Amino acid sequence: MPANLPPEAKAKLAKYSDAKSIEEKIQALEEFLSAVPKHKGTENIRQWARRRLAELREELESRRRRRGGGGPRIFIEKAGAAQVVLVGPPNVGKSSLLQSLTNARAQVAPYPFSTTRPVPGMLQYEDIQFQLVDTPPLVLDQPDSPVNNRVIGLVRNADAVIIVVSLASDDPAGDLVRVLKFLEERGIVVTPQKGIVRVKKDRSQTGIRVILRGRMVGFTEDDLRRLLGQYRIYNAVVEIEGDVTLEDVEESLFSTRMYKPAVIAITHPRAKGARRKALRLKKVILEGVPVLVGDARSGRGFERLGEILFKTLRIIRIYTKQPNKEPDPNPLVLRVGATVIDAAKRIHKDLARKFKYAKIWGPSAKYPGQRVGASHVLADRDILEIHAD
Ligand SMILES: Nc1nc2c(ncn2[C@@H]2O[C@H](COP(=O)(O)OP(=O)(O)O)[C@@H](O)[C@H]2O)c(=O)[nH]1
Ligand SMILES: [Mg+2]
Repeated sequence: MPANLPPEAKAKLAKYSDAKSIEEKIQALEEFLSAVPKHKGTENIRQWARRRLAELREELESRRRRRGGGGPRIFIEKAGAAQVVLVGPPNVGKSSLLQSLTNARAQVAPYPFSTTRPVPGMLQYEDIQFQLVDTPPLVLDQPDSPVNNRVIGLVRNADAVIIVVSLASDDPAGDLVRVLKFLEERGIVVTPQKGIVRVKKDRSQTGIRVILRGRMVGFTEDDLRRLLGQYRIYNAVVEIEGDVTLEDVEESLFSTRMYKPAVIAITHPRAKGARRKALRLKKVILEGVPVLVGDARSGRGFERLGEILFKTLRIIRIYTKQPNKEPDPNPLVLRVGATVIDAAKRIHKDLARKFKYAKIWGPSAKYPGQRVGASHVLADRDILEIHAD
């Protein structure tokens, strides 16, 4: 945690988060590392900065290779309602899952490291789709391998992860523990959080606007402004869900820890010793993280993956309509807690500015066609008609 960082170190972090290019980010982090005093209280943030630097250098390097002649592409453009990456050791069935659950054709092979680049595929869930992304395997015995940096880059950028472990492994429980530890060390937390905070810098916004869907624990909006000011953040939207402390806000600025919704997928249900291994595995599974067991090749056992991702991602579907017309069959996908004005913004900036009122049908409406204002909280499957000037 940025525990009592000197002002110049904070300024460097501000520079880092303002940086547009990878080169600028690398420079700002290097400067940060030389500005931060070395003691126990700054250990975590220094470790975060060093790892982030390694990842950025890796990304820069691979861009250069790509420019030089088409090396592997690292990032996959998002599609559908959410991007979900499959991660895990080699040969656990990541590519098989992608094949059995989506339209994609990943390389499945009985030898490790057959997947060398990320491959996307779409998983249908009711009327939306999730983008699953197969990744190269984690090299758990070499935590600082460049392959791992690439996978972590994908995880950071994704909306959720599926951690895949196989009962055909000698020690599936140990595999899971190692994957979780690896993610944790890279600042990725997969257990549901008490509170979530997002700070979005926004030039079109004057001052700090707080969207409160939870509680600010032990601090006021003035304290929040003062803290953000130290990091030269003057125009931003701060979203708060659940119980959030001022430290949580500070931590969120530099994503030293980042919550990533996760599902654990256990494969090879008929492997030798599966029952015994599954019992040990159960002991290391984290509270609040859903688990599915099935055969990755046929997809049997993973039928509810879409539904579980939907719940874990905490999203809702909103169908918009024009007056006297049928609702659009393609829903907007928003977060749980989203309001009418969030939906309007998603459709068009102007619509949010010119918003007058809305009409609602569905779960959040007291009666069909209820007239509501901008701050009305939406629910999954609502139908929304926005009236603007
Ligand atoms: N019996 C069985 N074999 C599987 C399962 N998942 C994967 N395999 C096999 O294990 C090997 C490695 O699978 P693959 O999907 O390439 O693993 P990856 O390295 O994690 O992508 C392949 O020969 C698959 O056919 C499963 O759930 N059950
Ligand atoms: Mg593979």
